[in-house]
Amino acid sequence: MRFDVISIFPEIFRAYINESIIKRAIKKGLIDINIHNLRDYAKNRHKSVDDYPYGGGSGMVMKPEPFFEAVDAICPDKEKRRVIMLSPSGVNFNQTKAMKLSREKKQLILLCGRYEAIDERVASFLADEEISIGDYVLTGGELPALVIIDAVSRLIPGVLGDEHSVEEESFSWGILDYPHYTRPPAYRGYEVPEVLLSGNHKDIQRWRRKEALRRTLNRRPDLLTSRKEISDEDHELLQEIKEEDLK
Ligand code: 9D3
Repeated sequence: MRFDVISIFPEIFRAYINESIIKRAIKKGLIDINIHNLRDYAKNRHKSVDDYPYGGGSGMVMKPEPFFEAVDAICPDKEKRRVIMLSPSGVNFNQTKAMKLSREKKQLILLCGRYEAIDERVASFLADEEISIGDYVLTGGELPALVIIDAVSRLIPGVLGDEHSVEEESFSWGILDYPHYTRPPAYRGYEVPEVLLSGNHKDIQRWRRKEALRRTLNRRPDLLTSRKEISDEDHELLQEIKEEDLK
């Protein structure tokens, strides 16, 4: 998969990309990430990439031309590119979206904005879609672009090592993770749940599923109500949790 990022702060990306899993994926040739400086595509004398908003108001608006010029220079063939604009007004990013993007054959071009906004013609006539990473206000689209690169890259076959279980991840998908423990078995009197030390694989599996469901019920009940169907075992475990909470 090839990612191209367009930003006025290209330095932001180096440190993250040069670490661990992403770096290894690049070395293995599974992904390729190219960072472009938007300012290189500003044609005017002052290389300005922003201007005052038509209609007035506070804050600056990013000019459309540098984005159009940059995208056309990076990939002139519309059939071979998918342009994603990072925007607080975009559609929310989630794991389903990450999975769809990881299967994309086209080059992904990520447009990052700064200032108050990007000229709407970029969203209307250059971008294929606008994505937000959540309901909080950031200072620009750079961190969201890294979030997308990270979430999409790890889903590409071969990017994660064998230590990561794809099978386990798909089983627990859509609910929160169970609590994890490692040695020592007691620390400052805080003990690891006995079942985990029992060696009884069946009991451990059941306990983990139950604790994952308990957390989901308490912290993210929306994840359970939006589920297509709940298995008989999950029903039984949820019933047990609800009865325990009455005590
Ligand atoms: C009231 C106007 N603000 C919109 C919420 C202006 C504004 C704030 C922050 C305009 C741009 C930004 C910078 N944010 C992004 O570019 C951004 C973003 C975000 O702030 N949150 C979640 N996802 C994203 S994707 C891009």
